Amino acid sequence: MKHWDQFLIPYKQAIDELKIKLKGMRSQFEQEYEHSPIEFVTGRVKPVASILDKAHQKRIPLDKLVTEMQDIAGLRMMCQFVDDIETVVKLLRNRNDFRVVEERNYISHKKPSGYRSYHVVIEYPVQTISGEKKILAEIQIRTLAMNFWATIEHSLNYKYKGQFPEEINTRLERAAEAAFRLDEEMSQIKEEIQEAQAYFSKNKEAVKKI
Ligand code: 0O2
Repeated sequence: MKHWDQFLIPYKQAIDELKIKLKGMRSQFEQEYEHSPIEFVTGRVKPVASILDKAHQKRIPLDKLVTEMQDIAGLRMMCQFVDDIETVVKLLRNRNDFRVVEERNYISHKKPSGYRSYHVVIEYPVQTISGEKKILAEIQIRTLAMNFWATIEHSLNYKYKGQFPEEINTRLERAAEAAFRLDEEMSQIKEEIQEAQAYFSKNKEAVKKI
């Protein structure tokens, strides 16, 4: 276990640093504009049991984890609207504190499960007491509706180990379709929503000053 703790140190550090950096993007938007394309950011280091499961499933030798398992460090950036995702991806590509090494667009090409999300894999340099270590991290960018569906499907997957009963499968397909339509509907009234949100946050500021 000591070996794992040591192996995961740079991943933990990367998550801590990246959460601050990506949340910082949100704060900057809030300061400078009325709308932020980033709703919230989460991050986690993959638990050792999940690393071992995935390595086994994908036949990744344990001495190749650093180069072949891209999501030991994982972050999620949630957006309100589908077109915010592109804005966020462009911002990530333009940063010079990490390098984008791969992108997977499961929005234009959803997975057979119904999963939709945009994945950006980055190479991130971590400064450690024994020098710089470059690690891979996966940033998943998705709308709140995509995140809701993926979170529920992920828990059910855990319960049924991918072998869903027919009824659950049908309902998950319908739910994926509903989440897709929800995103479309919200995009249609995006300006209306943003005006209301700007009005709400201005009023909140005014109340704070009283
Ligand atoms: P965790 O930490 O439990 O979420 P693949 O074999 O293609 O599925 P790959 O090649 O490692 O996976 O990379 P990819 O495609 O970027 O997918 C990795 C992660 O995306 C998964 O991590 C999930 O977080 C998410 N994901 C991918 N497909 C689905 C899906 O059908 N449903 C849900 N809910 N999430 C999905 P892990 O490994 O599951 O780990």
